[in-house]
Amino acid sequence: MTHARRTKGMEVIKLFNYVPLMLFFSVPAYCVDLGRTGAVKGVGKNLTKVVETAEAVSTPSVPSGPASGNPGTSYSYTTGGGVSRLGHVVEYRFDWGDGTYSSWGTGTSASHSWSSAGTYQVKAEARCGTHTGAVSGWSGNLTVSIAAETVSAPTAPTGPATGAPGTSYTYTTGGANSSLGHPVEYRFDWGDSTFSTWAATASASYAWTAAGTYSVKAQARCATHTANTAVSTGLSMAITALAPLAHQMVLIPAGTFSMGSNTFSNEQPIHVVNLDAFYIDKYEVTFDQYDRFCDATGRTKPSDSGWGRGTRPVIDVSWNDAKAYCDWAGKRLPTEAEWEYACRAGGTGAWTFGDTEATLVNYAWYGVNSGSQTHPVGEKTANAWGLYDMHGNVWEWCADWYDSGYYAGSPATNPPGPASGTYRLLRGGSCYVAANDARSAYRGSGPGGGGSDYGFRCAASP
Ligand SMILES: [Ca+2]
Ligand SMILES: [Zn+2]
Ligand SMILES: [Zn+2]
Repeated sequence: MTHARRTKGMEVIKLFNYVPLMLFFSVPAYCVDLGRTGAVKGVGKNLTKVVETAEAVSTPSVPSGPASGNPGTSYSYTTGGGVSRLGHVVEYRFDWGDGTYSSWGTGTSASHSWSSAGTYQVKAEARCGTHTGAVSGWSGNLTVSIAAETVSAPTAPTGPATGAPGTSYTYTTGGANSSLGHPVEYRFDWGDSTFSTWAATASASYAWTAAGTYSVKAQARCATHTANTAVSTGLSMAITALAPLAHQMVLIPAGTFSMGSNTFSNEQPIHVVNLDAFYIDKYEVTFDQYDRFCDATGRTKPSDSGWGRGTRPVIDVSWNDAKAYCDWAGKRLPTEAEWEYACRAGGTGAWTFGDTEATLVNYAWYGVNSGSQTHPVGEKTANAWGLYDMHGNVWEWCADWYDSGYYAGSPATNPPGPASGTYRLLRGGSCYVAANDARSAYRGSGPGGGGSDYGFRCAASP
């Protein structure tokens, strides 16, 4: 075997540009090339060698790359091993199994994106870069499964199930996943043909404008493939208008009154107070009102002691709860001076109507007539300024700190209460107390926590 002969033969082949050739040439001496490209004929001195120099390219390897994926995503596959018999540079291409092919190229890798779900047989072939008619056979198949993306349903929205028109309520969902691990987005169908905007956050707020029952649903979608969506089960939200009484406030005119009494030392001295005009709730804040505040804000609803909710005054609320409700409602707690002025409604006696204790049962639910429980607001006689249950039913938190000696040095105009303290004021007595503790001037107090006869009403500045 001589390398010189093989090299010479290959040069000849180039000249004829891939035409199968049979070359006959003489050699001065015996030269036997029994390689796969040649055969030897003849005997003796003038040996004739027949060399078949046709180009041929070997079959490339089975493509390697992802065996599964999703439509619309590009995946890369690699082959190799195609060898030109004549040592020429080899080109490759892939059959993607969907009727399309990659372009011929000297690189061993190419990428493809299948447009629809299915199972595809991917194979490769090779050819000589020079003699492009010399094409190998197809490689073996790589089976590729392309599955459509699915998005799992998000959790049913959590949030309020009852509420009032015009109040904003917050809902939360989550838990949706793309089968391909893509980021998901959420939005809410508010049940009235409106939707929140798609967002990565799984929480949104909404205020319904009209009474009705709405099915709130969460939707999820792939953030990339936005056509791939899923919907949660619904949450039924009942929007009902508040009873008209709930919003009623009375404008208390600016004026002057004598605050305090001589009954207990902490009610002394009786002193003149000047107040600007203010609004105060006609009724104690009810469970209807307070529960909607809880629904809207995610606050825990207080116990009703088994007495019922609805239009009964809310109970078991701390001073902070009462203040939070007032803030939420755009109102405030009354100062102690405002409360006593509103309770007296111009009266100077022990109670709003005077000093005859027997009359109190007409104005108040207290220990004598309440059965030791609260009653729906507004059932007794209102005072001269149209305010109900200022005496009895529930104690009412005031804005101020409590100080037993405050009256000795309090300012005469709009007294704001002490700058600091440890107890808060509770006024008016409750369904549990004796008549004496339900007087206009009686100063109850507590450390701020709730009680089964602690409630409040709101005030507001004009
Ligand atoms: Ca009361
Ligand atoms: Zn070639
Ligand atoms: Zn996706």
